[in-house]
Amino acid sequence: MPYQGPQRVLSGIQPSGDMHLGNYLGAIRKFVDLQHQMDCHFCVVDLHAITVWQDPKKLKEQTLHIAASYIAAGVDPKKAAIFHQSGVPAHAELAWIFNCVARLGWLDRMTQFKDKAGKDKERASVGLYTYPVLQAADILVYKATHVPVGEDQKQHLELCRDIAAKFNHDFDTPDFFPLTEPLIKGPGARIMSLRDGAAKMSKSDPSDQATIYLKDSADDIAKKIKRAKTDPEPLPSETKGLENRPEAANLVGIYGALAGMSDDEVLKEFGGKGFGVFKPALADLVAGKLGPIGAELRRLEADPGYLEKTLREGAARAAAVADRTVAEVKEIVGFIR
Ligand code: AQP
Repeated sequence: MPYQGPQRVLSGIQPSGDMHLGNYLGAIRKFVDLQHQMDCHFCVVDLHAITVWQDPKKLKEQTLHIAASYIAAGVDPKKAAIFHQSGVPAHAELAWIFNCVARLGWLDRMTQFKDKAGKDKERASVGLYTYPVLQAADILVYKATHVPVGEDQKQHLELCRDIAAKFNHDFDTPDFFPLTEPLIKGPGARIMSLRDGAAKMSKSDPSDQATIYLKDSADDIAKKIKRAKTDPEPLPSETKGLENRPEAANLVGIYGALAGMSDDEVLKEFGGKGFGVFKPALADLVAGKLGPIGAELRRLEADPGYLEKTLREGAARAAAVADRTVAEVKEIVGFIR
């Protein structure tokens, strides 16, 4: 019999830099809607962040920044548990057990490791390699049935399902872990860099002109969009005309995702117009949507005591669920308790 438990949501963001428009559209905006529909757990994944070097002082600040971003965007800490991953040791405990379930061949296929490790993979941390196993533990320690993420996480979510299925099969507990559904679809699932339509917008992009941050002022946003790479052609009237124009397609996609319009609707309005017209309209829209979030984010960051307390309370709530799962897993695996 397949998993019959309650519907639960888990997702997380790494405190590896400042939160950006891609994180907002691909992940946090979905969190805000889901908190009204299911039992939600939103984590700041600090254990994942240290798979690459993090300055310890900055890591604390960035952890509070991600927590503040969740709240500023509309996640209510009274409804959803907002917590830091290292505050719930059950994640790491389950990850070890999953390290013994996942197969090397599965991890060898993970493209994010190849992208992040680069050419010199011998020097990458072991943690970077087993990152998706910890991610599976983050999800399954809550028996989460749904995970809202951007498109870049699709392969990791498939691995999570493989781990759940193998655990259920190996230990003859067919309904223990759910086969978690990724919630990826929807506008904004893949926002690209403003400087390169082939690279995703990312916290760790070396050029801060490539990324629109939640904290950017209206002026910064206008400047970045004005400088965004485009081509000399006007916008087409239909989406087919965006083929082979990745930078134009990205800007149209951002407009649509924020305005609640399809790409076709955006092109109906702007088709035939040049970027001299479209870019200022886009900058106004982005600044209008992110402005209030950025202001609330700055207000919350000025109160680190409140943010730390919120994370600790969230961690205690989350641990109540996670510890129960780990206790059950230990029983299933045959550990003395
Ligand atoms: N460009 C993006 N478009 C849509 N969604 C995105 N996400 C990230 N970038 C985009 C989604 O945001 C969530 C959190 O991601 P993460 O911080 O855990 O890791 P990441 O995907 O590696 O994000 P970054 O910003 O690129 O960070 P760095 O530079 O540190 O690696 C996920 O749901 C992700 O899909």
